[in-house]
Amino acid sequence: MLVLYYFYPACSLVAHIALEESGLAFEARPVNLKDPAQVADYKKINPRGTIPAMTIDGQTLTENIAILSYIADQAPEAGIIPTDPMERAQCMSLLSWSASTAHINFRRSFRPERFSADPAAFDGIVASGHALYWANLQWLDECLQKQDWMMGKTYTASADGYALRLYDWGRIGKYPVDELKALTAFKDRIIARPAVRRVLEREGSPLVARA
Ligand SMILES: N[C@@H](CCC(=O)N[C@@H](CS)C(=O)NCC(=O)O)C(=O)O
Repeated sequence: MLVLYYFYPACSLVAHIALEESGLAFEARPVNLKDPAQVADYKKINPRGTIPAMTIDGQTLTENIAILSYIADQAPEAGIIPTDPMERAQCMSLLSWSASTAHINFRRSFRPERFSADPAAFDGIVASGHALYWANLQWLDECLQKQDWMMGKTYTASADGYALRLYDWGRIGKYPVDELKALTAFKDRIIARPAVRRVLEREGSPLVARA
């Protein structure tokens, strides 16, 4: 039994998309990270309190990339992560960049207190995080000017799901994402996928119109 713990608009979207695309049976359980009581309860599952976590027959797995790797191995035909060694490594490179560079730049732009105990440093952390995250979004756009999907010609739920998460953080953070034509066209392409749409609807994402 697979249970995914998610929160909108967290990076759990990526694992959620991968699970939905995999065809594996799973339960998606929302955790409101803004509700201290829910977080306290969730820490019994993941003591770090971070989202996503997935339980596999009661055993907890944390960290998006590890969760994606597990899902990909359980459904190798679903193309969550490529199986060719070089393509697989390139995909892991993209996922690592997304999780450790782009994600952290975005965090700097709105959680400066996580990076310094000195409030006088906050403005500088926010400004540089904002500039770096915008450069990261521009880099995604440059990639997508040359190809439809992050890995090239083929949709890859892990890498493309993460690019959607990064795009949407840009939208939420009021970056001028509409200027990034290739990234915006990519967003339209990926949210047209039935599995992605189901996840966005389940999460209550404004990227899809509510019924
Ligand atoms: N390195 C972790 C990061 C997970 C993470 O920090 N998730 C955020 C939401 S996007 C979170 O849980 N934030 C709450 C917190 O840090 O307390 C991963 O890739 O899964």
